[in-house]
This record gives sequence, structure tokens and C-alpha cells, in this order.
Amino acid sequence: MHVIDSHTAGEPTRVILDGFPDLGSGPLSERAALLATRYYDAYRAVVLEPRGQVAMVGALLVPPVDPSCVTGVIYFDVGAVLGMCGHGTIGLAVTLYHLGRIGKGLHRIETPVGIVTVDVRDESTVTVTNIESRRIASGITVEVSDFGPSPIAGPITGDVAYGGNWFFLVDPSPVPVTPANIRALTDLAIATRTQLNAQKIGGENGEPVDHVIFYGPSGNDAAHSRNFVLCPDDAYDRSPCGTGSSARLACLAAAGQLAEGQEIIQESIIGSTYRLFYKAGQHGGVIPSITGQAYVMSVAELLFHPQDLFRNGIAI
Ligand code: PYC
Repeated sequence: MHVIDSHTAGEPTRVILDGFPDLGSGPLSERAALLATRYYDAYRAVVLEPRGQVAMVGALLVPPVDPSCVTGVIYFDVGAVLGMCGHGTIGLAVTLYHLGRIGKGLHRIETPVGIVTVDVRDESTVTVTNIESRRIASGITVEVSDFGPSPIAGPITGDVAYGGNWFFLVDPSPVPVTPANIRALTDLAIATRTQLNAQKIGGENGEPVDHVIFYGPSGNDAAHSRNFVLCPDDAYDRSPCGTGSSARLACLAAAGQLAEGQEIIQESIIGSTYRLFYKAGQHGGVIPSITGQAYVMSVAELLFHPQDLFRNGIAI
């Protein structure tokens, strides 16, 4: 299996070029469901230690249904097959550019949730135009207690929004959004997601919230805020999270706090940034635009020895 690893604003992406079982030619949403069920061990083996690393997102290249797309892609982490991935799409575009498969300019990419566009500005800078994103509900409160060693417990209030994945966005965060608090933020985010899922708070069709975001002030005067993003694998996103930023734009727009076309900078918990703006969508949501940088780090062949006890990764 040939892969290329990159990072986008600190968050790793592993693009699978070949060597993965064929998922057929059905709609990408069906192929994603097949990946999540029949190929559960195979996809996790790519991102789990010792081959992969914490927070790694895999990007499986598949033939697109729509021939106007340069590729189809299905993203996943150790915890779930994802609908879309913003940092992964920036990493994928930079990887395809590195391989000489695409040049600068606009390209369409098919994902399980729809077609997104990438604008390759230079060898590392890409703007992603995501699918229409929307706020589902605002001011939702859940009672959170009993989460790890941190003494903070109580009501957590946030918005539910969709940006290609399902988000609960809490602003302001009850725990300061600083690198020193990453453990406490992780525990609180997991407990919040558990409560949301237990109470079936999520998408209109019962989709569970899979990501939780806490917002706080940034030390960077140019930034709108700093975020902490919990992903399905229980790791925090090192980048500002592209689909999370899309959900954020939908919430800011719905609250009348950000005008169409107005650019903001979103900072991540590690200090990396994306530039964001939106256009009005056709169905009452927003069409998000996310600009960030990715860098290719390695070109590799993954080997799976039949006698290796950990050929499917360390999953304990
Ligand atoms: O950038 O959308 C994103 C993302 C989702 C999970 C990790 N990164």
C-alpha cells in the first residue's frame, strides 16, 4: 500500500494511493458505509500505531462517480469514517500537486457528503470551498459531570451545526482554551459528547454529534478566536478543523455575527490558523471557504506481515 503523509496546520493526513481493497463503483456514501463495516480492521490498521499516529486522518482515494472530479476520497480516523475533512482536503490537494496529478487553480473532489472544490494557490496553500453548512439548533444545554480528574462540571451550553460532520460548538468555553488545558478540555469534550449522544441531541435525522468544539480568546490579535476540537478518535485536532470551521461560520452567520464575505482568522489550540469566509447557500446555510497550508512529509509503502501480531495496529 503506497501512502503519502502530510500535515495541515499540524494535523496529519495519510493519503492512500493504492493497495486498499476495491470498494466498487457505487455512490461514495455507500462506499463509505462499506469501509466502515466490511473493512473496519483494514482502514484502522493504516492510522493506528505503530504504523500510524495519534490524530492521524486517512484519505482513501477512490474513483469518483462524477467524471468532472479529479478524484473521489473517503476520510477516516481511528474512531470513525468521516463525511468530509477540511484539513484532509487541503493535505490531499497539496499531495496531488506534489505528485504532478493536478496543477494550480480550481479542481473538484467528490466526498461521501458531496462535491467540494479546491483552489491550489501554490505548492502548499489551498482554499477549500466546502458543502453547504448549517446551524441546526442554538443554546442547547446538557448537564455534564463526572469526567476525569478535572473539578469542572455543570451545564454546558452550545450550538449544534453541520459542516460535513456533526458538531457541538461551545462559546465561551468553561475551561480556558490553552495548551496547558488540553487534557481537561479533552475530558470535558468527551463527557459533553457522551451526554449529547445519550440524549439523542444531534442532526435532524438522528445523526450523532461526533465532534465537540470549545472557543476562547486568542493571544493572536488578528484571530477571531482560538478553538479546541475533539475528533471521533478522542484526539484533538491540531488544525483549526475545516469542517468545524464550516460549522462555526454557519453559527456566526445564523446569529448575525458575521457578514457574508467578511474574512476571519481561526486559530487552533496549537496556534496554527485558517482564513475563513462564507457565501450564502441556496438552502439557508452557508458555503464556507477555508484557506490553509499543508506540507508533504513522507512518501512510503506500508507493509502488513501475516505473522505480525500487530499488523492491524494496536487497538486496546
Ligand atoms: O479538518 O475537517 C477537518 C477535520 C475533521 C477531523 C479532523 N480534521
